[in-house]
Amino acid sequence: MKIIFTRIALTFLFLLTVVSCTKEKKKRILNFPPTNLVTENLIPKPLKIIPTNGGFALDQFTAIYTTKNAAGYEEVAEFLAKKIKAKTDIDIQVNVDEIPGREGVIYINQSDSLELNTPEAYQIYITTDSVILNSNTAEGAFRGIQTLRQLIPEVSTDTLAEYPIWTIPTGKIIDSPNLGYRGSMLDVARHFFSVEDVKKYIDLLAYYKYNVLHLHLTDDQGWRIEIKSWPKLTEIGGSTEVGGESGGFFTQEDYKEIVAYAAEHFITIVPEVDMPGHTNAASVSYPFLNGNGKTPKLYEGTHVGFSTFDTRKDTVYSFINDVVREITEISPGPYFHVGGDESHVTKKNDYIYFMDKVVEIVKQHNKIPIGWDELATANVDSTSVAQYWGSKENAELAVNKGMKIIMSPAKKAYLDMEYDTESKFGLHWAAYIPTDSAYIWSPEAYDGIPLESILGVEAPLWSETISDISEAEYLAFPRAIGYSELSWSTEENRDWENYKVRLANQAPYLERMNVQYYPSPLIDWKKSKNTFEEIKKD
Ligand code: TNX
Repeated sequence: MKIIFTRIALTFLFLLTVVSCTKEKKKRILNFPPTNLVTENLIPKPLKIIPTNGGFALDQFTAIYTTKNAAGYEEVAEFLAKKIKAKTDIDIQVNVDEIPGREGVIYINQSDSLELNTPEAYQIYITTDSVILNSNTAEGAFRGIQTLRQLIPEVSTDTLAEYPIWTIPTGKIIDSPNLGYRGSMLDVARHFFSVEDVKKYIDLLAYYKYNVLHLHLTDDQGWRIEIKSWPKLTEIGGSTEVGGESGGFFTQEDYKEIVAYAAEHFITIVPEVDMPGHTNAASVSYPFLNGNGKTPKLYEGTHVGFSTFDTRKDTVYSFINDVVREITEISPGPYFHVGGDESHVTKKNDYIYFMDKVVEIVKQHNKIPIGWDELATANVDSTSVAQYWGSKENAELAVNKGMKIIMSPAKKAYLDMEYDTESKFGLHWAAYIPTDSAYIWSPEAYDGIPLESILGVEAPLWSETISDISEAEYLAFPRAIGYSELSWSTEENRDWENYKVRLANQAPYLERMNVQYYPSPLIDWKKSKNTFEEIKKD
């Protein structure tokens, strides 16, 4: 109680100081028409919004201050300043000494309020004079500044001021995520994507409050991560990709760069080495691994289910131990994904024997094993996680074993499914997934999986049909924006008719980021340029 009073008193004092030095400014901002924080185009929709209908003027005099000595807060403030610069071209200073004439302050505050009950929770109080963002952790502050970024108009507000201002509607936002795991997966194995491509994908995911990027690093068509103790994996196994193009791989330095970039965006990288199936590229590199009785050859097609490791050789497990060790050494996140899907040529007993051993290896390296839903058929327990993609039966097995489940049902959450019969890229073995269908379902109540078992949602982007980042963007956007809301926002706050208007207003951001999104005809896109095709021609 005492702490709360001290906090209120401090905030009041702080506001008084700001108000007293912004008298001039208050006169100036009377030109704003009334605002409404509730109708802003925020995605994902925050838990609670209380509008007060005024405006905070962001301008060249705005500065950002953070709690001193709060770990990571200054970096979050610098990140916000960089993004404001990119959007408005104004230079906002962070934690500078008081400058005479300084107007309007954004304060990013570490708070011990019990209301902020999860690390990602945050609250924002916007008045005409200041913006105060409270969170317990830098992670919460980072999620909160995404909301702020979305509240800054794309173009400056038309007022009588001599210099441009961007009006942020006043009011209060109370927010925290509904589900803790909010991910997307990028398949860099079927087609390779560069470090720069992955970084751009991270930029976009972070804007919509994702916190996980799963990298599908190995498959039949390519091995994409350098393993120093087994160099042929990338020399040979990394040389191909679907369609006979050039392949490629991440050196460990590249991978570390991705991990560090993701960490700056409070995104965890989940590395996946898919096994015992989907292992042709590994077996071509080191044929002793192969268990399908055939001589492995480099593969550039798209069939699945023909490859398997030899599950009864000790040398296979020491190989896997090296791979898991080298990858976990450079993966600070808590998870390691062991794949385990579509092992159609691995005998059932061998599959169970293999997955049991691999799960143990991962645990010995202090990571939580994740596997596709088939993993639940092995002798695993509640310490492993199942990623539900297709089999309801496997999902039930996982629930009965007390495993947590990541929801990626192919019929709803697969980003590589075609939108409709006219789609330029994608497959449709599970479904056509138009933009509305991708949004209209409840991950918390799907196929009878109980809410207590659900860790979160992940939208996988398989890359058989896409070979560069703009093709990836066509499949991922706009649907990935909807999955952010399905995992962050509560079911009461989700509504297609309301969402589709907010989605339409993402067009200027997507254009500014040069995202080649699919201009779904279901959405009345509020483009800032004339047409999508014209942007492509630019
Ligand atoms: C199934 S889903 C796969 C992938 C394919 C994908 C294409 C899963 C665990 N396996 O190997 O790329 O379908 O949609």
